[in-house]
Amino acid sequence: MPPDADLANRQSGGTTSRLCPAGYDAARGKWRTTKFVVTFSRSAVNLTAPSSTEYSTKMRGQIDRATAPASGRHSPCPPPDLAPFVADPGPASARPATGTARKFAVLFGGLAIATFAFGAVPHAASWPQFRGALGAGLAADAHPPEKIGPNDNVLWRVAVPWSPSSPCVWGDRIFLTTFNEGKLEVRCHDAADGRVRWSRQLEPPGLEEHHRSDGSPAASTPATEGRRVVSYFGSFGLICHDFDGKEIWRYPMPVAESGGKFGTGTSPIIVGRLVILNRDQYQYSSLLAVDLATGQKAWETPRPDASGSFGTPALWHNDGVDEIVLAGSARLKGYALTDGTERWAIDGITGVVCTTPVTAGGMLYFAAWSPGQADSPRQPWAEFVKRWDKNGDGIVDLAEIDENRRDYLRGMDRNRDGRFTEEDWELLKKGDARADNLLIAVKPGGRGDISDTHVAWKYRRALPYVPTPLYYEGRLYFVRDGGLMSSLDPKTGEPFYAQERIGVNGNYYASPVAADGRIYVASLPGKLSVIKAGGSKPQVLHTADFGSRILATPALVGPRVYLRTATDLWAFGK
Ligand SMILES: [Ca+2]
Ligand SMILES: [Ca+2]
Repeated sequence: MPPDADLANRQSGGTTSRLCPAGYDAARGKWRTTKFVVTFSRSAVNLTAPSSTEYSTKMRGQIDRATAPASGRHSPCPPPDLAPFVADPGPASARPATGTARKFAVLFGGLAIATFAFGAVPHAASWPQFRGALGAGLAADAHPPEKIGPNDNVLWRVAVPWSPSSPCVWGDRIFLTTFNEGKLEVRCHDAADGRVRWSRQLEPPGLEEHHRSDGSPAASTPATEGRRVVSYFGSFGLICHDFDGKEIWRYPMPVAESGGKFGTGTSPIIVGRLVILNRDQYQYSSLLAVDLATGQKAWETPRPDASGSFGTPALWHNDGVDEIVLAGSARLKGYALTDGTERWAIDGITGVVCTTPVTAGGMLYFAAWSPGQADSPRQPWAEFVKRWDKNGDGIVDLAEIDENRRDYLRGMDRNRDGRFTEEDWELLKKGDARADNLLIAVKPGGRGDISDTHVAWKYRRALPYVPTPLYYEGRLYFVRDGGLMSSLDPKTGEPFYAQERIGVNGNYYASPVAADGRIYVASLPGKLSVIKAGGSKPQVLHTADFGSRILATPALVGPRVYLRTATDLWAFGK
């Protein structure tokens, strides 16, 4: 028995160690060398203990090439989990698992811990984009644990460089974007144990301006259709990799100038053969469609009246027509999926949009809040200049604003001349006058300006700023900063309950998601609440404090929850 296998056995409590060909030569379709296999029993390693981190690091090198038998003591080894990029529309990771063989396959190139200690990885399950399939925030067949927290149902935890983008999951792969040591990065983690399967770095010519604590040059969640993963960075453009990290195409773009200089927030989505991207900026805004296979532009529709939005576009099957719906700068618009033609618009919605439209039951729902309306009036220019103009020249330069307020306030420089004058306030006032903070329900079938014809109802209380609302089991849910939750009847807009406290204060960036009768809601300061769906008020089933900020929306996949905090990627399950 090789000494490293022995070590693995002793440390894991595992029982089996055997020789097996390891090191798969993909080019020749053959195995190269002979090595060993380690299996682990359920009593394996406490993955939350510090010692297990040390153990993992050690083992990563030692059983780096470990593979396993298909089944039976002398059967041949399975191919490694290469997930070849093929024309077959069936997702590679979703192909039927061959029992033990499939379980073993995830061992290739790394640790064997989670597979055996905690059961099989949910191969076919996915959470393929921001807020999961169709951006709905739902996983119909998922049964994630009710109690998740630093000490509850932890499968594994790995450190990841800070960025607010959310996990995108397909089978045993978890895709993330991040900003790592000055470089943009796309990475693939293994769902079995969290280890990095591959990472690909990009050095853009320049970085987009971004909020230093709440923004990042890697804020966009990747999207996958099961064979390719598409990532977007405002500083770079779109890039597409196969499941092994091989670049398929790139679509470079000029560095984005985001609204408020907060940094890009939107995520790409994949609809059929198209990658759809909200490219709203301070100027030259557009909605862009790129061919998923080739990376060639399919269409691009200018959005001259949009000056920077953060929401992800949504697909709406509107009265028989596939549309892409996007909100920004006080307008909600529907575009034909086939060629990007604008089909309808609703005027007078929220000014600065961070949320994503939601579709259900043939209807479209949109809710967002931004400052500048009655419930949050802007500070008048006279007060602003009095507060910040330190040298008394009647102008506020960025340097005159306290460092810790600078990133929040610099978006008020509407004409982008690098300083604050009354002209900026006039421009803000104009924008605010067009906008209204609303939740609206949109009826299908409209063309042209449907502001007065196709809005079924409006609602104005306790609207969400960053988190997208959720439609779940015949109800709308949304969460406002301060931990105020509401639930409405989607047919009428009548509340089942309104702005009820869920007991966790602070701002909310992550969008609520739901499965198995429960809603998972994470606060920016790092507390996760699990709420029972339905009822006449939110019933809190569980709350956990991660002690690390949460901006990313959790991914619900099969029996698991994947959660990214400011410091770690966590997997929970039973
Ligand atoms: Ca001044
Ligand atoms: Ca200015």
